[in-house]
Amino acid sequence: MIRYYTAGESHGKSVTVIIEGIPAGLAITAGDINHHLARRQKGYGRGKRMQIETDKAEVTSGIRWGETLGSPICLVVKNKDWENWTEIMSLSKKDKNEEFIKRTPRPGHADLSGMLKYDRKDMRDILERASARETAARVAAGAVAKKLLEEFNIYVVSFTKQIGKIRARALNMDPKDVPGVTEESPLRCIDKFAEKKMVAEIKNAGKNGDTVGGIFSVVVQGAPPGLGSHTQWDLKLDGRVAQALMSVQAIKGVEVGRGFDVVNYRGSKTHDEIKYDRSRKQFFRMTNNAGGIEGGMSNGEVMIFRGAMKPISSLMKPLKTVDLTTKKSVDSAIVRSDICAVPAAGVVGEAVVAIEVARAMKEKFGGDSLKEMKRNYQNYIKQILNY
Ligand code: EPS
Repeated sequence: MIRYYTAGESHGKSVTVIIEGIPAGLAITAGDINHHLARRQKGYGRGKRMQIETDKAEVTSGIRWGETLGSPICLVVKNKDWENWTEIMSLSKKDKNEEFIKRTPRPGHADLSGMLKYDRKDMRDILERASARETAARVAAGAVAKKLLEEFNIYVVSFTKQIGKIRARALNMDPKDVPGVTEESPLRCIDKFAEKKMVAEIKNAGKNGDTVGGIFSVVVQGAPPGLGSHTQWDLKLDGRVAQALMSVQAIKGVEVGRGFDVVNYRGSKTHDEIKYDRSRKQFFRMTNNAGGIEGGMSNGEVMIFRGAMKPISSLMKPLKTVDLTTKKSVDSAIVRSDICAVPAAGVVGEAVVAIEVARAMKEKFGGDSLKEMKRNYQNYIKQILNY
């Protein structure tokens, strides 16, 4: 089974991920991972922190001579900013300093609930781990998952759909061409007209000490029918992807296919009629409102997911909170942050979706080596072509 765990505080030494269950024999380099780490750092609206960091993964286990070994892969991404935080983030009791302690929790953050739950007196004990810096580790793991999926001609791409109220027009290109458009653009948006307005919206929010959220789309092309299962609630692929996306910092909503818009149409205009292509010996749909998943299983069409990111909770113009010592109403703490991180969230969404699809692929086809997994996959493809 593919699974992973991350560790690390935002201003600690590093963020780390251990990913397990990747079959042996997958060719991968640190460069493959660093490429995606760099993509996550970009995007108009990011704050000063991204000018400090140049995220690179150090591979400390699981890869030898350019190939995976089937053993846990450990990836360490150093926090360059840690050098500026050695005292505040020190492991040693002797560095404890009352001056550093903050007790004015920010609305929208994990600060207050975490302090109550873990009985911590300093909000830094919570915010350091709750920080979206952790997503660097998930993107590193996602890069490995994407590499595995590419061996099966499965591609996962993402793009910015909406910033504030400005929505891009529908995707009208082959998903494989998406990176060619998104990667050099300020907001990873395909609709250049909308993107200009989005940039202006972020600029305006920043000027007002405010933040702005948005929606990103993640598209999976090339997955075979039958990933996930209808037989049990926790095996359903849409449910698993939804959990992965919802677990990304600041995500408040997830859609599959037409998503919430389904309520605006009757059944006859919602469900995708089934056809059969005799030359390709394949079933297909003329429409894809289901977003490539029916009954918790991939149906062979492109899978489409969206994540809604709330405006970042750290505001330069602070909201009211309670001083935890005096219990009086005060301004919440002001900390350096981003104005908008939706383009980065798209890269993270792409990573966590890739991990879930890779997990479902491994579950269906098994294999300790890539060779074995591919053999099982090809047998299955033969089986469905001859159905
Ligand atoms: C974050 C706050 C900011 C962001 C950070 C997430 O960091 P800092 O507190 O150092 O200014 O830049 O995102 C990252 C560091 C990152 O790598 O994405 C937060 O509070 O969640």
